Amino acid sequence: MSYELILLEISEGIATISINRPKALNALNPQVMEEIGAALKEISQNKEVRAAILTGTGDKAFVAGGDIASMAQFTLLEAKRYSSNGHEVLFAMENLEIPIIAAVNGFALGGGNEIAMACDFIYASENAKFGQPEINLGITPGFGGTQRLARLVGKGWARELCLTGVMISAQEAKEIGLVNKVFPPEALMAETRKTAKLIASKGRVAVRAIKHAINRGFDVDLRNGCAMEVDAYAITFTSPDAKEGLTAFLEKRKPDFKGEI
Ligand code: CO8
Repeated sequence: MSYELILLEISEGIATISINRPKALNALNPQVMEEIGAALKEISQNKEVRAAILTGTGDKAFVAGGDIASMAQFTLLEAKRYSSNGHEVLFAMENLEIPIIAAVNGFALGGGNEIAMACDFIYASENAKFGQPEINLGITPGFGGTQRLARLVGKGWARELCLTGVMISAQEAKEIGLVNKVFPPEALMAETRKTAKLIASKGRVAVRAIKHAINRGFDVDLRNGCAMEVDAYAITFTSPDAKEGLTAFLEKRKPDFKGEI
């Protein structure tokens, strides 16, 4: 499929989706969301791809939010459809079999912060800014800001960010656990790619099982979460990579994971 508002680049087993509306600070409109959904489908069908990165083009914004121009005239039903369709794309991202890292290279506001939180984890540049400013527009977050944010950083910070609409720096975002690592802007993509390649070098079955066990386990009580882990752990023993990893350790050599399923 060809894309107009995103770029999809695949190289060395890493897929990079770049939201590409720099003049509108990469704001998310229905077409962008649809194209991201299509790109996720394309990535999931390409067995060469072992990890993915989500970023924004330009040096100012990752994503400055939902497109305010598109939203300005929404009726109740249109708002409901847009929010609900957006959630489906974000769930598709969470359910993607490979990990996806958000490389936040500037503003990650509203829908921008929300789409970053649907990735497996977030790396940010020193100039990145995070926030849920919807309250300043008289609306609520609509792509998971009241839900994923509280799960990620706790209710107190989620309340403060959503209720005040203030922006926080990349460093503050790291301190509250929203961001894993912060890099100088020029190093962000290379560092994100380095981590993506490290993950891509691991066994595919184990990577997928860990991703799903953490995502699904977080929403249930500990006993049920641990039951999911039992299944995840057992499933890895069906993969040739588990045999390779365990044998390589015993033979005192580096494992050569093939990524077979
Ligand atoms: N939507 C549309 N256009 C935008 C957006 C946006 N979210 N953000 C910036 N732009 C546009 C500006 O209108 C401007 O366009 P133009 O050059 O044509 O006038 C261009 O990008 C550059 O922006 P600024 O001139 O404002 O740049 P500044 O450096 O002065 O400011 C800011 C940068 C602080 C990021 C500022 O642009 C801003 O505050 N943007 C809005 C941030 C915001 O409120 N985001 C939340 C939006 S709501 C949301 O995300 C809900 C998502 C879930 C939807 C659920 C559906 C119901």
